[in-house]
Amino acid sequence: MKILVLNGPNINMLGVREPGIYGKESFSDLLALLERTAKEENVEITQFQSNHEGVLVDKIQEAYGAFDGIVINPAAYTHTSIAILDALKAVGIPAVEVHISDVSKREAFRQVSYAGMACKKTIMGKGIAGYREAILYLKEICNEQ
Ligand code: CA2
Repeated sequence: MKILVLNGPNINMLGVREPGIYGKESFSDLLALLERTAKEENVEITQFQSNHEGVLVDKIQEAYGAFDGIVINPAAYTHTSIAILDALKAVGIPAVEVHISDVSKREAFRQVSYAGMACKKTIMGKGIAGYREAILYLKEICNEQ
């Protein structure tokens, strides 16, 4: 099984500031967690991070026919990007939305998730462990099909 993990703007800055919101773990810790999970769960994981909306849209389009599942944390684009929502809908690949923080308990402007409207599940507030949970969920639903 092939899973694409997509991370949006500033996720590469994890651990640098705001540990109270995003935890102490760094972006390298996240990459290590993905590598570990790939080995333990026998899945192929490709991670890609970009600060640019169009680049994320390109990656979602390129995933068509190449990946069985997408784990996506669109970061701030979660709350603004209809382009990412449309791309997820266009490719129709089972997707899970992950947020490191619990966005439901944060500012009003974070209460809308466009990307989430095209996702089978949303995991939030579990730190980087949420990515592992998303991968396990995709594995589970893929095996049911
Ligand atoms: O909780 C999440 O995973 C978010 O997707 C993270 C985004 C935020 O805009 C979303 O509302 C929720 C922010 C990405 C990380 O931004 C940083 C800010 C300061 C220090 C380090 C990273």
